[in-house]
Amino acid sequence: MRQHRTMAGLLGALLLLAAGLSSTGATTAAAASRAPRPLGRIVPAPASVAPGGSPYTITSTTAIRVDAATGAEGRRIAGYLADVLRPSTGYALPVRADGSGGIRLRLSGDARLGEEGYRLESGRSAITVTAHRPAGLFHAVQTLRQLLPASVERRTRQPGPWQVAGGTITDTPRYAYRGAMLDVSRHFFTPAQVERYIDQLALYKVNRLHLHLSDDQGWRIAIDSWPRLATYGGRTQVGGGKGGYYTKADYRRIVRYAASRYLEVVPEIDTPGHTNAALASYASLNCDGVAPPLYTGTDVGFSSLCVPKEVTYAFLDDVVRELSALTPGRYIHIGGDEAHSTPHTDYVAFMDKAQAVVAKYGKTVMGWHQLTGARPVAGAVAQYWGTAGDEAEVVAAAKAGTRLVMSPANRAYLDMKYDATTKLGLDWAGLVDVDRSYAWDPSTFIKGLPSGSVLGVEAPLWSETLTTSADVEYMAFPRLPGIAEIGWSPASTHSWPDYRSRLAEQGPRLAALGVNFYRSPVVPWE
Ligand code: IFG
Repeated sequence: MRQHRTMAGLLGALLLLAAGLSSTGATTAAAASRAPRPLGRIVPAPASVAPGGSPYTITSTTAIRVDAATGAEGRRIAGYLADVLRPSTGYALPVRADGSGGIRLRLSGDARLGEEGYRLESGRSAITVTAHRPAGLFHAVQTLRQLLPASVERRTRQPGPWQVAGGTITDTPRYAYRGAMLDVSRHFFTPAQVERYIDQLALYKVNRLHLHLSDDQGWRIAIDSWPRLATYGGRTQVGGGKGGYYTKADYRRIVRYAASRYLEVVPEIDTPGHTNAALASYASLNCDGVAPPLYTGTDVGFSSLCVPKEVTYAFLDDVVRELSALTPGRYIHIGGDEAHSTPHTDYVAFMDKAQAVVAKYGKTVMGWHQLTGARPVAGAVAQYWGTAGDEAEVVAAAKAGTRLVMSPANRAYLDMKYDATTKLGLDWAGLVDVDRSYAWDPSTFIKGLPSGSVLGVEAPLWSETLTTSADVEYMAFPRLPGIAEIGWSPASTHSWPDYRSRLAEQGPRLAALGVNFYRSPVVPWE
């Protein structure tokens, strides 16, 4: 870090000299503050950073260059970058297919960069970004954004200079699955609100969006063969307000938008518990043939599909078929949590059938970790939401090949209150401020896990107490970037003192983006 300070100091002095300004403290500080951000000072921390050489300065003559081999996706990513840079710099930043210098995005053949990795080289005449796949180019663009001043995120003309420190970043993710879940059942969030959240997730290289589409309080996705699920089961929400649901066109729009930011949508239909909205919509789904009323409270564990009835499996087949047809991603999440009203033997029998239906439609099954108490099929993914890391059945399933996505509720649940004064959120897993949310490792949280059984991490945001985007952002930020870092960065970079100061530097960026983040007292905000 000393090296960076020396560099910045030198640069500050040079700027002063060049500008012939008096060396008043304020001017020195201003000049120094315009020194480019050191390469490694981003979130998530990159795998490898080699600072050195001259910074690159974006100017009115800079072009974004995408060679022919990089193709249409490369041009689209270049357009996305241009959309970020043009308003704040005021520069034209044309996207060109040829020429040298400027900001170059290239798909090279370097397979070592894998599905999502990239190399970013910054020097006097050019920034060159290379990747093996388009997702790598997109993640490099997120890094590039963070290497520029936070004011680059503003939509109106800002003073420069727009410099990127010299050097090379070579970056690849630790885990393949880096997710965020949004509960759109307890409170409904429109496609536009989901897209806003997607844009915020993309900045931190999150690549999975898990949508909790059904629960006791609301069914949120249209199913043609069972229309009342959405039209009636989606009618309300926690608190009794107007609910809502995604038409298939809405859902396709969300999937397309997520894909354009390189997030894969993971849809969840929670079963056999958390099903009051479905049971209220069709009397035939209930063991006693009587539909319960719609539910607008926040209790859990009181509902269950009727495991002995055949109609339950016709329902399940229709729902999974229609949802799979809408979902290009590889996963269908069938829930499985808090089935307190389903006898254990029924639960096991149900999960056997539900997993077979998911396989029938060519998808990989995900379920909350209670699935490991049943018979997880080969290839199944269990999402861990415990707090102690001592669940023997989870370890046993992992030893038998079940892979895990880690969401420990006392670290990764973004609906947990920060402290006793937090108005939003719950506290059943404890109070989780930003430092506690960062203080864990996915490979050791559960003791005795075989190495390689962790697929990645996910930060769920349950919406019992959330109704607006501002609520979502207040609880998700600033803890989400920490979970994203835990999913992306090498364990060797994991250090709260270092992360805390890098996170503090995200403050002005989040503010520039209009994110309603919580200014936790444990972070030294700039
Ligand atoms: N547990 C329930 C959620 C939600 C949550 C709120 C899971 C898997 C508590 N199930 O988390 O439906 O109510 O923190």
